Amino acid sequence: MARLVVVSNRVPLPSERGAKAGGLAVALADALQPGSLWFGWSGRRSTRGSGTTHIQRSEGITYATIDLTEADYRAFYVNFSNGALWPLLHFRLGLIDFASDDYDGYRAVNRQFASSLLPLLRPDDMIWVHDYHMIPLAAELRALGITNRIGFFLHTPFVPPSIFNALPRSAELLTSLCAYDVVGFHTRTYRTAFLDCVTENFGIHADSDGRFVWRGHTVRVISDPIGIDAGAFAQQAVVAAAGSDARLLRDSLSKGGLAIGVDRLDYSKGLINRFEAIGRFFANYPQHRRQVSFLQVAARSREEQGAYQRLRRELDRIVGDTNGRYSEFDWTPLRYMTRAVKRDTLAGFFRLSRLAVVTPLRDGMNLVAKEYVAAQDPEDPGVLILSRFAGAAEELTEALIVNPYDSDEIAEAMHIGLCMELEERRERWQALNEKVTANTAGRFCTVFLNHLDRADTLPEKPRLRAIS
Ligand code: GDG
Repeated sequence: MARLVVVSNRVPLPSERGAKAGGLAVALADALQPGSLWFGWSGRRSTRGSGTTHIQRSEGITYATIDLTEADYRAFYVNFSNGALWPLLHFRLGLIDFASDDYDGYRAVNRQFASSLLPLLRPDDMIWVHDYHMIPLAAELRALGITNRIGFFLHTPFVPPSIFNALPRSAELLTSLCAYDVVGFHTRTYRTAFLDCVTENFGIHADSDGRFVWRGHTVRVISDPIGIDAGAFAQQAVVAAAGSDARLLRDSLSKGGLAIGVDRLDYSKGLINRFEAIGRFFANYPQHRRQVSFLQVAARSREEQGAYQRLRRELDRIVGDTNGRYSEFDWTPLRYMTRAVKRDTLAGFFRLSRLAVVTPLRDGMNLVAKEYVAAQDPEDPGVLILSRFAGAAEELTEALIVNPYDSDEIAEAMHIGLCMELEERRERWQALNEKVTANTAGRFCTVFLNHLDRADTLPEKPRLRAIS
């Protein structure tokens, strides 16, 4: 069995996993076996940059990280990855802040990643690269002579050609993606959008299996929805719902119910529209005042970026406005926290909540939707309200699907969800839970790695030495 090498921008070092442990570490837990290697950025900025590779070992897995210089960090991470690629891939052309120097910095850091990873690689390693920070990595490794199987998974949406091509140098990024053996997306829609970009820009049509040949090299494009470890999360929820944090929360609600939202504080998550919808909900359906409180956990992220600072200010304003308007001296309609909550505590909060409102304007998948489903009490499950623009909506069709731009529609869905009869809640939840427990994180890894494993048996595949 080939060794698995995972590459991602941030590496969840065992020594640093804290309250927010989750994300990719949970998603890849089944795939990472003793002997595997995880490589990426340490999260540190130093004057020496990537000169030294730091090694940590835990449970047989090697974690190798490099530092970045301040200038590389700015160009690669803050400016190009999060200031240009992230808005592009979330359909927010107006927020893109492109500068050629940043793009050059992005490519340079990918080159550094490749050269620092090179001495750690063995000939039969399977390399699995994650997310938009690392698009050029395979091309850079190929340029160094690496012929291993290399796969790429994008955790964000992918956009149609009319949007993708708006980014300067987008054709270079598309070319870079063609250096991978397998390119994976969460949904069929994103896969189609990528293949449309390949067709429109390069005149190449994929076959019905999503295969095409690029400069003599076969690329396989797949959809592979990410999932969660539903069984473990459900257990965490049962335990945490009986724990002290959940008890404190329950006591603070007195007789009222709880609705919940949990998101990184990011403009893609639709928080402004959601908070406006909460105001509409209490205005349009006054019978729910005092009967339900909304808890929004929105852990701060990317605080150095102007768009995130503006978002935070706007959210502060709406929360103040909503609470000022509807609060009673012994009831607050909207509770809002911008720091992270422990994962098991969150699981307990999900189980207590009669409603989850998951309304991103765009989202690659959205794992919160799946976690909420997994955490429910089968005898008395809550209702999931889900944006049609979350990747999860392609699977979780029994949720109450809403347009996240329509505050009245979200408010109405909240009312419908809170009034829904037990029988309908159970039916919807059972259908949702079957999907969440079938399409797990483990399955996601298995599907991707099986495709990558098969990549070298494809007949058209002379290994590349370099691709530009
Ligand atoms: C990207 C894509 C895609 C959130 N707040 C806290 C906390 N969380 C956890 C959630 C969930 C995870 O973080 C967030 O995952 P999402 O999927 O919702 O969103 P992104 O962070 O944007 O992730 C997304 C994902 O990658 C995977 O491919 O689904 O579309 O954008 O697990 O529970 N965890 C803790 N405290 C918090 O305050 N412990």
